[in-house]
Amino acid sequence: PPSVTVEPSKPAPVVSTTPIQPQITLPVGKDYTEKIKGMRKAMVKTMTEANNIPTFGYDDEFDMSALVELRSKVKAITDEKGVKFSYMPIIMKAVSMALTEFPMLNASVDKSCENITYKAVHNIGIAMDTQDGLIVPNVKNVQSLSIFELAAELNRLQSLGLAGKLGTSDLSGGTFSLSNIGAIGGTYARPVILPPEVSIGALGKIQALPRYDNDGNIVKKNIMCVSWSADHRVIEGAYMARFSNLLKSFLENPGLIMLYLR
Ligand code: CAO
Repeated sequence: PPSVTVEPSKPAPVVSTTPIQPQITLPVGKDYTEKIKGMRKAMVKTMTEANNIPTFGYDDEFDMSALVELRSKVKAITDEKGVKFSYMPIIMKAVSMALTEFPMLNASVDKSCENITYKAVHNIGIAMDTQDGLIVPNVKNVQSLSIFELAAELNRLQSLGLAGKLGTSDLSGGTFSLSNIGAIGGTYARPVILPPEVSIGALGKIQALPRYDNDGNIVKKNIMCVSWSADHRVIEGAYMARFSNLLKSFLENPGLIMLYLR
């Protein structure tokens, strides 16, 4: 009789996810009410204020293929130095370089929107998902830091954020914000402006997708969708679109970042 060989069962692949544990275990079948406090209370205030801003939305997709390759080349070096190197430090640097050309996006308005202040520094806030809720610490002086310094600073903020130990100085003084929701998943988002800032960007998940090249061939690209929200009282849609185009050119051709880097 033909012999049947049974393959030894392979162990399931290890998926490296570190989900944030839910804070409360709800009793089944029973409503549960608790006081909204701490970071979430701050979120109620900020988001309610943000809701009064007439917001303009603009989305685009960026081809991150060159950056994916670049990061894979330098990651071993940064790992060796004990610094986790994600896409964020490069994106932040490119955003800062684009903000230099579009300063109105790195501005703040007063409550009655009668004055606009163009900020001298780029303190870029990064939305972080923590056990305490959404917090947005900012990296100060992004315009003056190297990409490696940005990575180290981001590591510091992320560790403090996860430990619930971020101080007021890290949480205040932001001039522009980014929300990397793509670290969790998704494509487009509708980011909410953090007043008194006037714009914010949400980054989707970088994913391999088929796209046409210049010769009409279908090729594999690493696509990241980006969604911008801007205060339409002071920012025109065309201004936001031009900023996004400049950032796109930086991220799609990382050599350009080098060219303009100070
Ligand atoms: N697409 C694909 N991969 C991504 C990615 C993206 N957009 N963003 C991060 N990754 C990758 C990183 O490169 C890293 O990969 P390796 O394991 O290969 O090194 C991995 O995912 C983990 O990255 P990270 O999340 O630790 O680091 P980060 O610097 O990219 O992001 C932070 C840091 C704090 C922005 C992120 O952890 C986070 O909290 N995001 C959620 C933000 C959020 O909640 N926004 C909503 C606000 S409104 O409620």
